[in-house]
This record gives sequence, structure tokens and C-alpha cells, in this order.
Amino acid sequence: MQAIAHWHILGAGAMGCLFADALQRAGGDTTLLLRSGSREKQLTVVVEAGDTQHVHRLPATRPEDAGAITHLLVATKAYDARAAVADVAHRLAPDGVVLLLVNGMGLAQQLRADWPDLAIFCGTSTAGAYTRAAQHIVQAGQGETRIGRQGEQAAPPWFELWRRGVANCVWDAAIDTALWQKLAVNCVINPLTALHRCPNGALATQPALARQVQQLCSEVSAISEAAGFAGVACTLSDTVASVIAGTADNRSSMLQDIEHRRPTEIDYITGYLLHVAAQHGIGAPLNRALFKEISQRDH
Ligand code: KPL
Repeated sequence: MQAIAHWHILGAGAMGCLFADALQRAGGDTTLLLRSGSREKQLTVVVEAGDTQHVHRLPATRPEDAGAITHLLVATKAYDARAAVADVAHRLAPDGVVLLLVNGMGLAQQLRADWPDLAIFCGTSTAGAYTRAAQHIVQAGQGETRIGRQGEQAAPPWFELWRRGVANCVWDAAIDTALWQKLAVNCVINPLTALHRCPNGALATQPALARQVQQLCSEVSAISEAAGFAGVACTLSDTVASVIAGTADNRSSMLQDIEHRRPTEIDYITGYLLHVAAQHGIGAPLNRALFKEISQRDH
């Protein structure tokens, strides 16, 4: 029988803690990797879901004390991920598994270039969770989590723990399409809501914003088509309209970053889109203008 993997987790935010808890409940071992120098041996988190609240104790350590790492989940902000992996790289098994559950795209290529022997998997999740206060997580909905490695039809043995532990978790042999679809939606919704400091729903109710949504959809569709994601391109306007309707009261993750004075993930969202657009010789003027404006705020 295959031993159950021990998952080390970079990123002790809402999503990292929820995944740690879910894998532990399914019988796995998890260890959160806290900041260098931190002393905690466990993190106590309160998870609020609907009317219930549960206290979870999650084993934790600092990177310098972590033993050998065979399976690493990266659930940090996209811009922190590369440095966070570098901090623990010397503990990683040479052929270790790294699963990226990080917003945007482009990180996997960077990590593959830095550590060619690692087995890098990617995921995307619509599970809603946010931190209400330090170590108080609100689980806003179960959503769906898709995990895969492009072209790998069959799930590896470690995925069984994820399937058992994480609600609606599926193996996706075409994960790049799922990642691109999420990227395309984020390119339309996130920069506009961040710059106009509005909830997602305003993109449908304010005519000037709705017009920009249309222009962004047509730019992103042209790039999607050129990049080989024709299916995403055909349905993008409808997909964006339904995400806006379904998350009308939400404040996008980019808006939250700006409100909390954190850097945004624009380099891994619109920045990645523009990089692909340039490879195909496509101009994307509104995406470029939004990228410039958000990047200026970040720096
Ligand atoms: O993924 C999101 C985000 O905020 O990053 C959307 C889909 C836009 C929901 O707010």
C-alpha cells in the first residue's frame, strides 16, 4: 500500500489553513511552514462556516526546522511564491511534488526553470475563504478545486487524499484550460474593480464600466483564441457576465489587496496575459492601460 503523503504548506492564509485542515481530517499529515524565526509549533485557527465555528490546531514549523519535504503545497500570494519556495528548496526531495494553488499564471514556468527536476502540478479553486481577523477564517462556500498537470490523464496516487478530503476536488487533465479560463475572467474583473474600488456587481450596473467589460472581453478573447483556448474565447462574455452576477457583492481579490495596502497580483494576471499577447503580436490597449495604472500603484 502506498504511504500517505506528508504535505508541507507555504502560505498560512485562509486557503492554506483550510486545505491543511481538510487534508488532516482525511487522514493526511500536514505542516504549515511559518515565517522564518517564528516559534509556534502549531497554529490555532477558528473556522467559521455558516452558523458554526470550529477550532482547529494545525501543526506548524519554521522553514529552517522543516525536515525533508516530499510534497509541497504553495498557497501564498503569487508574488511571494518564488522566494518562499527558494527558502525551502534545500529541504525538497530532488523529485519532490510541488502543487501550486496560486492566482494567475506564469509561476509554474518560473519554478520549472529554477528547479527542472521538481514535479510541478497546478490547481485552481473557487472555494471561498477569507480571514476576518488574525487566525479567524470565514469559509464562504465550498466551491470546486481542480488539480492537474497538463497532459497527465491519470491522477497520481497522492491525489486520493485530496479527493477524499477537499470538497468537490477533481483531477483535470486539461488544467491549463481551467487556469486560462480563470485568468481570462480575472483580467476582466479584477483590475477594473480595483481601480474603481467597487464590488464586482458594479461592472454590470454602471454603463461606463459595462462598456469597459465588453472591450476587455473582446481583447482577452482575441488573445485566448491565438493562445489555443478557442473554447474560452467563444464563451468569455457569458462567463464573465455570470461570474459578475454570481459574485455581485464580492470585492475582488485585487481590490482587497489595494484596500489592505498589499501589492497586487497584476504581474501574474494581466501581466501574464500581455506577455502571451506580445508573443502573438496582438495589441491589447485597455489591458495595457489598466496594467500600467495598477503597476504604478504597486511600486
Ligand atoms: O477570482 C476572483 C477574484 O476576486 O480574484 C473573482 C472571480 C473575480 C471573484 O471576485
